[in-house]
Amino acid sequence: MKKIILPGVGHFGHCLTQFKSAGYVEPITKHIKSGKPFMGICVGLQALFESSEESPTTPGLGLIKGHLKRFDDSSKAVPHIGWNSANTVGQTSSNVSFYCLRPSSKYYYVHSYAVPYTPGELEADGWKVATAQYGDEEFIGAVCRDNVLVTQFHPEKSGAAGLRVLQAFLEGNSEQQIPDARNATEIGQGLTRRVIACLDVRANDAGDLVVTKGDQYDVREADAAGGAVRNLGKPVDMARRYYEQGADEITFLNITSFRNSPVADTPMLEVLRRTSASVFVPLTIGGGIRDTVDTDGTKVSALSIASLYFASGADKVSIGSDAVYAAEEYFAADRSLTGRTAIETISAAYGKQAVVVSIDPRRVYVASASATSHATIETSISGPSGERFCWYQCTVRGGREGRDIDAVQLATAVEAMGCGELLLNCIDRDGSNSGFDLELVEMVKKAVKIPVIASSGAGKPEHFVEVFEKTSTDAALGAGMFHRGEWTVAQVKAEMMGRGLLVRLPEEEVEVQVEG
Ligand code: 1PR
Repeated sequence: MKKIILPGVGHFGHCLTQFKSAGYVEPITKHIKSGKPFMGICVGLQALFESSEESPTTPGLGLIKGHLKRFDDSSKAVPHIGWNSANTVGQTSSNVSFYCLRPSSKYYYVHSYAVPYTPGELEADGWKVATAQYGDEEFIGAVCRDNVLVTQFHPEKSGAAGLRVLQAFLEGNSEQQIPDARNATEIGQGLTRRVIACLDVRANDAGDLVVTKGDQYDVREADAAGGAVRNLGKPVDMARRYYEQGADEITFLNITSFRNSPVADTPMLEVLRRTSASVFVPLTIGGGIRDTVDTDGTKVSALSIASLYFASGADKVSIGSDAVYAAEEYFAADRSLTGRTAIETISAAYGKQAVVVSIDPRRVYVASASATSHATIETSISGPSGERFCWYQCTVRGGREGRDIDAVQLATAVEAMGCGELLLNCIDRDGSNSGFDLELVEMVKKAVKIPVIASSGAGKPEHFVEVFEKTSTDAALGAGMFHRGEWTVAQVKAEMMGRGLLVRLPEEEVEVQVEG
């Protein structure tokens, strides 16, 4: 074998145990020691170090000195999800980089454990190092020496910047002068604010898959045409367009389940396959992820459905209604975990970063905080009868049914189950173009340590600036304003940049030829 690329997501101990039991450790070590090109990605980087706090009893391969530690979550969200640097300036002799890493580029990371950077330590062993900064922690983004390159980030999900790294590895192009080397402090280091484009997908009345968009979740036209499903375009084409505009992630929500087709033929699988062939940023898929019964009567677990989506190109699955039912059971059982919920089983198999919970709450106004047992806020937007307090009621089945559980309860329950990120919608704001519900976002952010994506209500670029400036949200999502062609993702990012917020900008396209 000429070259090995070892990609990996998930749990350090689980991955290393799997490598060992599959008999991979010896051939990989032999390959590396023989001087043949080797690239490790994410857990593929972690495996080469000595150990990880994630699984203290499982030794790593120990080819690189160092130990992985969990990020400190006392003042920042963990997992670390999003676009960050892999900066070689300052770590190597200036102006020199490796495998086409650029200090000004951003790369996609998703992990909770990292190797802290100690200046000079790995360099003393001949490694070249690129680092990233998360909060006050500086950690290893990539290292290389001789025939070995390992990256904590995912080059295959890092747009053109990542494709350039893959191409350099495949071509053996291991060292370059950096054309745009500037003082590292001049370049915005650290995690960027993520802008996500969301496509609600469903079959229209003619049976074609279309991107649609509702107002408060109602996706039918209110016109004389008989209330047809609003058709805003084709999912794969629109995903590609948003990728080109610089979207940091794409989310597909299958807002009606395809009840008449067998699970393995679900049309969203094809949408994912086609999208992942030309869109190199993370893809999330939601809708219908729950234990179900196939058209032939076979029982299919949520984990099997998620596995089909991952195999078709999804990086994360998003769970809606099923998470609400699971949280209700969690509280009914005095906060005990069963290990059998969709969140727990998918998180255990693919890692918590692969599990998003989509929350669909609606405001319920009350006269006082004591009028309900739910967590309330004193709101700046009074209710219809002048009420000054409200709580956020979670719904299921696309907002059709309200349940007796609030957004904070749901968020904390699913975090305990192993969810890695929250997609926080708000039915009152959906399609309203009136901006995000800042009060909801801040309330949920305060309740959890995992990242939160603010969603619903974006109508112009300033709304993204507002939610990032006035709340501690980790990401923000827009739908209608992009689909109707009123604004582009690039315009949103330009506005954010102008206001001093750190964003990732798209880079020139790269074509990777894989041979041999
Ligand atoms: O319950 O696990 O099958 O998941 C169903 C998923 O489909 C959930 O994530 C739920 O939010 C979504 N969904 C169901 N019905 C609708 C609908 O619109 N009728 N879409 C729906 C919700 C997603 C929002 C929207 C933002 C931004 N829409 O994320 O994209 O509100 O819109 P805007 O920027 O235009 O305001 P399950």
